[in-house]
Amino acid sequence: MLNTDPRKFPESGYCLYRDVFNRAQVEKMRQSLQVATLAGLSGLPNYYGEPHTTDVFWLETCIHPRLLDAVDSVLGPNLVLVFSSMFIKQPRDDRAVCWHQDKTFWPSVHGTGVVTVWLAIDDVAEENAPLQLIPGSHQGHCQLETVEAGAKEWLSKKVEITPRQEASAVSMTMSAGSLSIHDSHLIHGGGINHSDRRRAGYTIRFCSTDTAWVDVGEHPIPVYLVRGEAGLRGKDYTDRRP
Ligand SMILES: O=C(O)CCC(=O)C(=O)O
Repeated sequence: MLNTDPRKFPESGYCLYRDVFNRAQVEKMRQSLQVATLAGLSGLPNYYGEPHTTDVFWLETCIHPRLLDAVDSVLGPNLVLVFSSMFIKQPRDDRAVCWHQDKTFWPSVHGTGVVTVWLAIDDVAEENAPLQLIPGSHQGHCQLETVEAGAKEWLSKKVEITPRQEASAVSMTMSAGSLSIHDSHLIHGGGINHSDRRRAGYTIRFCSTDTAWVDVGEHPIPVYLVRGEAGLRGKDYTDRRP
């Protein structure tokens, strides 16, 4: 059974929150994605990088009180928004997202209280490539060795896992408007979309100013304080508290 209890996050490294956004809100997200796709923005129709920095609609989604309450339930109330991007697996897309830790890709982000929100823009079932998580694999917050990923894989680097770890992976099936949160050291990936349905997920990355910080000199986009106190590095962050 998938973990839906934020109190178990330290042990499992993930938590599912059902129906955070309603159908009307999801419809607006799909329309906004459609507009960006029709405009031919870079990376689309498969990937949409950092839309919260260019489109206020996506910034408002990232800082929606219900979404921030979910993040607060695992990281506490002092939050900065670090990155966001949309991963869109089109129908019959044959590329998998290989096993990885998010932290591998973020050298400018330091500390332990760092998470990814994965927000379902489409309904996600087994056949349209749900996120796969290996519960507990974040424990100790070790950054694992990586190897080069294959040509049919979405990322450049991956971690190698044991058959036992693979067997313990959970599939994050959920309805559109639901979201999961996972620790940035948790090993995860996602398979091929075998279906005729699109699977879009919006990933939004946060850290707690209590246990993590962002080196803005090394970070490619502005870092937004979105809830609570900025901590010792506060002068480096842009205040976007709603
Ligand atoms: O959406 C996916 O399939 C994978 C997303 C992911 O692994 C990530 O953003 O870290």
